[in-house]
Amino acid sequence: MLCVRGQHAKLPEMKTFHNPHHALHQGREEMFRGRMVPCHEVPARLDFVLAELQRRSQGSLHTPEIGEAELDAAIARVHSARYTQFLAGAWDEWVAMDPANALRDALPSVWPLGNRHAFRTDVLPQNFAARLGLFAFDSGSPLTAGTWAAARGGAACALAAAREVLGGARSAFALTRPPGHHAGPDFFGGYCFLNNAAIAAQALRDGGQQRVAVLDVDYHHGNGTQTIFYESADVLTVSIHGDPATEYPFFLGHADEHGAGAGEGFNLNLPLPRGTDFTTWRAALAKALDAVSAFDADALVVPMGLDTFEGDPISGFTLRSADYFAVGEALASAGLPTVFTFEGGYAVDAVGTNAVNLLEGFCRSI
Ligand code: OKP
Ligand code: ZN
Repeated sequence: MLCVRGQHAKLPEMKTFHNPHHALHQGREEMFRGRMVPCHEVPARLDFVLAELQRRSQGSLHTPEIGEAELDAAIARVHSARYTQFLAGAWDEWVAMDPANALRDALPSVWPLGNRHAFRTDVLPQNFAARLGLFAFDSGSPLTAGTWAAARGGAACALAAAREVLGGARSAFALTRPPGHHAGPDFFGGYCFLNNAAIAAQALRDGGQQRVAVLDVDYHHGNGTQTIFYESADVLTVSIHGDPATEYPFFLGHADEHGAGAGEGFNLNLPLPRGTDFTTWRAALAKALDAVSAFDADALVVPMGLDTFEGDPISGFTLRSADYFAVGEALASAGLPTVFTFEGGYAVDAVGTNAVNLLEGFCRSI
């Protein structure tokens, strides 16, 4: 299967790596405005993208072939050991506390506010609820029986996509679920557990690319990715998102966050007000691309959220389905080997169309 322009010109194919284990992560309910509501981040999201890729013969589908040990090593490049050890055993611990827990997902309800020095985060509590709160930053991201397996499967897609690009492909798509860009070195939240985009970016670095840019186009600020690379000069992080003054994740993503230490100057946030339309959004994208070009990146990672769509139930921009072709074209204009990871997009019946429009726009113009 090939990327097609019109009916004739055949373009280099973009491989999609999809996660056969993604549906093992299926949260029941999330805390939302004071009550429990059905999760927005549902397995059907990925199924709609897969179906649309197949319907339009966009690229070719692959499952990642990554060994457990090499996957562990790639994850360990961006996440702490105490965090991944917790995630790996969390479900069994949860059920061991009370067999009835098997019918409920684990959600945190107590947090250490470590950055205010109000509580200690260096001592690992024995209490499970305390550790859940230590490693999570919200109560909207249920940890379920299959969360760890699903998140690992997604990370394997990200690693496989990075390898594809290191092997000379112009682009690859990691169809990851759960999403990743909110997950930090030692925390989960925003439906994210392992930071797939960061794993891909670090794998590109480790595979010999000197400078890697991450351009996050999800509606929500990619706080996890920013934090992971905040002191790094070799990975530029750029994010276009709803202004955290009013939008999730609220506590990071402001325009004055430029990076720190060696990474000073290597983070760029482009917050936009709720209600922003495509004309204004694409001007921000042009700025973001200017920064990528000034950085002289060797490779690009695009955490691809489709929750900038006008119909998104939890977001506030007004992009239309046809706009995503232009987004893909603009991203292709960077002229870089590119890994896409799948992030948000909660208008479930439109997420496939919007994702494939973006990828097709990219393929059309390379
Ligand atoms: C994940 B990703 C809205 C509540 C939102 C978390 C949103 C996570 C988005 N009021 N809860 O960036 O698409
Ligand atoms: Zn989002």
